[in-house]
Amino acid sequence: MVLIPAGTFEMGDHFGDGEGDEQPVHRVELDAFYMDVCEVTVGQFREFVNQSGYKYGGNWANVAKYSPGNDYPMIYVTWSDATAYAKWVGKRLPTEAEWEYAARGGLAGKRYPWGDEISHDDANYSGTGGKDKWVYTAPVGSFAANGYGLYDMAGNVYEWCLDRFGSDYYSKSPTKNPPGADIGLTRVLRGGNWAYDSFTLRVANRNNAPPNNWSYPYGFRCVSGGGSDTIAEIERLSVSGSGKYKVGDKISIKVIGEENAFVTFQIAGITGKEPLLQGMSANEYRASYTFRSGERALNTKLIIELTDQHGNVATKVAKKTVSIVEELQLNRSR
Ligand SMILES: [Ca+2]
Ligand SMILES: [Ca+2]
Ligand SMILES: [Ca+2]
Repeated sequence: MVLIPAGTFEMGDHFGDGEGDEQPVHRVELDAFYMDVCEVTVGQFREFVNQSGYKYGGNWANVAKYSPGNDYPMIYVTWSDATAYAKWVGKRLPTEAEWEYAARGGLAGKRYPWGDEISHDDANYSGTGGKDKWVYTAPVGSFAANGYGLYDMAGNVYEWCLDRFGSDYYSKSPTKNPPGADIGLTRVLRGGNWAYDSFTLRVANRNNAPPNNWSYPYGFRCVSGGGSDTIAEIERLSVSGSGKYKVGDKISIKVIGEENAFVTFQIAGITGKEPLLQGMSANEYRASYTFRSGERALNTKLIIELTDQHGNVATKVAKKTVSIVEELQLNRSR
């Protein structure tokens, strides 16, 4: 890994040649973090699967078709696969802002990690020529590193980021350590890839896909440290009950996340209730809540929030729909 120094940069498309989701250009301030210098390789991912027993849902034969060796980038990984790997090695995925900041390599407002022009001498993308001998993926680190010593930030494989994707997120993103959109069904992919044209390799380019999608150009790299270090992605979330509740019913929640994070939950529409955090051991969090008369949330979402030690909300998840049934009838009849 290499240290990416703390700093400020102008995030987004400085040329007006990208899609609307790259606008507006806005200032972002990031804490320092460490980043893998290369994309995670087939060899590294295979070791993870072998040693951890992780159930990789992809097909190794498909991987080998485009990434035919241990030093080639791992592909056909879902965001969930990438997240599981990162956890196993004690790292995490980069936020989209961290990714773009790192990709820029200390240069300001450029189109690519090295400047404004691109050729096949610079990176692996669709077609061949110059140093790019590869129809499919290239072994990681086959082209020059950027100013931070990072390889393949443009091209080779797409890289999953931690964030939920929001096409309008840049217009409302916080300046400091932006964590990505609060809600959204897809996760961010960055940097273009071996199968796409050079335009997609622009540092400002944003793409996204559902977290359980895998595809031939999807890969990733990891980071650690930084302002998002205590982002506690929810590893496992279990909620008791059927999803339909009456007054008096109790809901129990178990969340497994990272240490040093705090978990609270609320049920949308039921606000200002006492919570709900009950006990915390290591990285396991349990909470419970009893529905009470007067609460009128119907078909609402259960929101789990994990916050860091400074109280910044790191993650919001709305995975379960909670229906409070019979509640209104109870109130009316009594
Ligand atoms: Ca190529
Ligand atoms: Ca890449
Ligand atoms: Ca886009």
